[in-house]
Amino acid sequence: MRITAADVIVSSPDRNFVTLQITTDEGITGLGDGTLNGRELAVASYLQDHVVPLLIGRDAHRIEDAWQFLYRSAYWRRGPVTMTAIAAVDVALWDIKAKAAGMPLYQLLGGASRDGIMAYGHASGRDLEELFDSIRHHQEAGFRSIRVQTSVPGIDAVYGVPSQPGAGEKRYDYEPAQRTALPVEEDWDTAAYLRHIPSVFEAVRSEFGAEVPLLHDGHHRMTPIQAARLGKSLEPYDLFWLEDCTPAENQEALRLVRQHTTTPLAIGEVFNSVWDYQTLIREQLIDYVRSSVTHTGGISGLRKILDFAAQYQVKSGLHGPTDISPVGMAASLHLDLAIHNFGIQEYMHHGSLTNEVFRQSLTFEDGLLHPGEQPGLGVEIDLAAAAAHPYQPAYLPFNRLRDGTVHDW
Ligand code: GCO
Ligand code: MG
Repeated sequence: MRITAADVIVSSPDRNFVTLQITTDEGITGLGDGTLNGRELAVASYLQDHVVPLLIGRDAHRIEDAWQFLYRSAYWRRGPVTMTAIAAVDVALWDIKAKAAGMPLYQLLGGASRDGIMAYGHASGRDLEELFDSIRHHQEAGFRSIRVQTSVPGIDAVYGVPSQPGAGEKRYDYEPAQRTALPVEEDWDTAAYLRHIPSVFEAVRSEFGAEVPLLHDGHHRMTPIQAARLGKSLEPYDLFWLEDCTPAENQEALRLVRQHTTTPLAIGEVFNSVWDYQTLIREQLIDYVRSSVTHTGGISGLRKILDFAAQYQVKSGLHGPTDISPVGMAASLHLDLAIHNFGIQEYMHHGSLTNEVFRQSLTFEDGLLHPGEQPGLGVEIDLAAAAAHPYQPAYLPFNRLRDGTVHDW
């Protein structure tokens, strides 16, 4: 089966998405997600200018060969743009192979290891009343596991908390990327954050009880010793995980955190290859891998990381905010269902315009996701609907401290 066309589709229904559609001479098409939040056009160009010309005429069944060819022949290895572009090709080829086999993709990955995929939702609030309402709202929507993000006195805009709750179903959804010409500036104060967070978890535990799995995202802002202190002070509240407690380019930082706390640690949404995890997994400095299929070279890339992690009892906790497109989310769900070392899956509902562009077969029932039983990924794109929503410039925010110093966001 030969590849006859590869089309890069950039659309912006509720937010920007880059999608690769590969077509074969047997008339089978496959979709891959190439969305890199705030840097979408770099991946679109990488694909359009440097990858699409190499795909035409290739055997669509040779997925691992295509992966190794794109990774090694570029000479310049790794990096988010390269690995996201490779992911788009890899996932589109898996979609094609599974459609050709007439099976949902998870069957080709070894079949289901579980009945459904435990998902966590994002609760947030500017104060405890709003936070409790948001947690109840997520529980009513079916989520059994809840991420808790909260405003902090003394900080104007905090990651994970909408400045103004919206209306209806999505009233507590937080979308960090803004459709603005320049990145929005936010403020940060680690001391204020460290003082406030434990009291919020204490209040949540006494309101909602000991059993609900609670998660928290530190979003890369602490030094190792600050992260160690937070992990320790949260121990009484039994978190499922503390995510991205330090900027983990420095893998050694997690050793210090680990020496001081038994709060489970999750990291890796900005990583893009197994090499970013080498020390973290081998030395068992983390408990959960936070990567997505989309940013780590696709199913083939992420599976290599997760199989390595499995040898050390490190589990999956795949990245699933709305900047992972429905195509990327479907790919993650097929992998979640098949692997043995599954932990949990992040899940935010996509907006209604996004659901018009991408028709999805996933289900979410009783707190469990399932990718569905359609052959392939189970996602189809409506090209006319995609074309009706052209790209719009959008950026993630950035942080400055009170004295004007740029800080990690
Ligand atoms: C998460 C993430 C996201 C990121 C976003 C950046 O845990 O879901 O931290 O909210 O900020 O994906 O593109
Ligand atoms: Mg995160």
